Amino acid sequence: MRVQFPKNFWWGAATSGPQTEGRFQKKHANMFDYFYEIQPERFYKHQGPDTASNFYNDYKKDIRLMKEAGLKTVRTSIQWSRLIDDLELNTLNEEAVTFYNAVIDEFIAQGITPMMNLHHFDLPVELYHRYGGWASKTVVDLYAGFAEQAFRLFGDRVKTWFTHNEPLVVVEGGYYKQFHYPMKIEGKTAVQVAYNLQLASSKAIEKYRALKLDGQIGMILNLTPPYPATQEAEDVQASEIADLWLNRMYLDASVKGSFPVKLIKLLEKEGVLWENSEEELEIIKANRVDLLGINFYHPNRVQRPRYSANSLAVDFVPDKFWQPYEMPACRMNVDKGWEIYPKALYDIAKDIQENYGNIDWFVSENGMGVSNEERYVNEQGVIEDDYRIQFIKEHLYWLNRAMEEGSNCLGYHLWTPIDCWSWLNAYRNRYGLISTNIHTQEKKLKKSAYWFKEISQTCSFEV
Ligand code: BGP
Repeated sequence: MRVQFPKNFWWGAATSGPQTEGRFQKKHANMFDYFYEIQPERFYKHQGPDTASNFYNDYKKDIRLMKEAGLKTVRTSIQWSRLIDDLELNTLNEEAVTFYNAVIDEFIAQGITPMMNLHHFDLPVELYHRYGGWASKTVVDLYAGFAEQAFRLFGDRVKTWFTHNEPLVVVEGGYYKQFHYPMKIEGKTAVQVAYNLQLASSKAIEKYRALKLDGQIGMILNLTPPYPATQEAEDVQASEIADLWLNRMYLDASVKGSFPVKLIKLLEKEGVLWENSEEELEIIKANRVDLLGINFYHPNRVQRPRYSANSLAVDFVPDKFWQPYEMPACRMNVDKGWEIYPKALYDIAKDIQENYGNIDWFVSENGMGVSNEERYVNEQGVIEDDYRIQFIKEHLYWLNRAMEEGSNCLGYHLWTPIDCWSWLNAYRNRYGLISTNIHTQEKKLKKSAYWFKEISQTCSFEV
């Protein structure tokens, strides 16, 4: 059977500034630069983001390789900590302006449409130390100012923008699960940060619209549909609460302009509802997204709390109402320990179609992380990553089914074009169509890159 996609489908890949550029010529440290400075032992093999995949120096070569892999669209991000010179005065770092201009022009010269995101876990750390980071509304306003600078500078050529990547991960990692700096366990702050991230997005969208640029703007959300472990009422209820917090909060606010009433009531009952003004709620209502980017890696199997979790549950934390549940004997995205469940993409698409006005959206990240891929090098020196091809095919298959049923999905972006540095995992999980030797910076197309080029040209593949 041949799976056919529309001719204008976005065949692309996603990456980010902090994971590729390296710290070259950067004036400010972001949250992860700093996290690595103070606790290098938390990072896989103690490897930090100093060189990343050397995009700052290698961007021309890298973009040429992306073209060779058949990419038609690429999402990366502009680092606040690079673009802005004085974080309070919102003045520009001219070297950074030159760099991002050159990157954008190079993408366009190579026939690749660049899409830009403005926050990928990389708040300038000074703003955390001075104001408390995303818990502070001052930071929200500073962010909107930075976003405006980026729109003014690059909005003539960049036509698709995103305000955040995975705001939920900033909240979870930083404020109750401790895998991002500042590694707190503070339920009330977590809730405020979640709200402030949404407010920051809406304020940036307001700035974008005021400039009357010809383009579109959205937010990138990691949707992890929560599937209850059983159909017993308590498990179903646990999964509904998880859904409110993990998915609906940003979906509703971004697409419908208001937060789910059930979530507000729950947070109120717990005494941790965020602080907001009427004026802010109006801004959120008036500045909805044009499109959504959806990152999908794995589903969430959810059950009611069955074991007394840990001390965290004593105080409020958003996930005290549910616990994860592992599907017995499921296929795993091997090295990540993430369940592979491609049908979830179909479920996400149907949800957007049925509950969010069938708004335009695309898969902004999906991918398979594998360690030691050198194991699979063939005699020609090419990594034979058939597992990745299979993984992509299965996800595209379910996406295609939803599109045949009317879902407005515009494209599929693989994480990631070129193996890059990744948060605490550093260089452990390789997701790229193109490999990177982190010692020599040699970059080489994998088998999946040749395959991806074929599907991006024919817009179809055989299953
Ligand atoms: C997503 C992030 C990406 C990337 C990816 C893979 O959540 O948006 O930035 O890191 O996960 O993560 P990892 O490399 O940790 O496996």
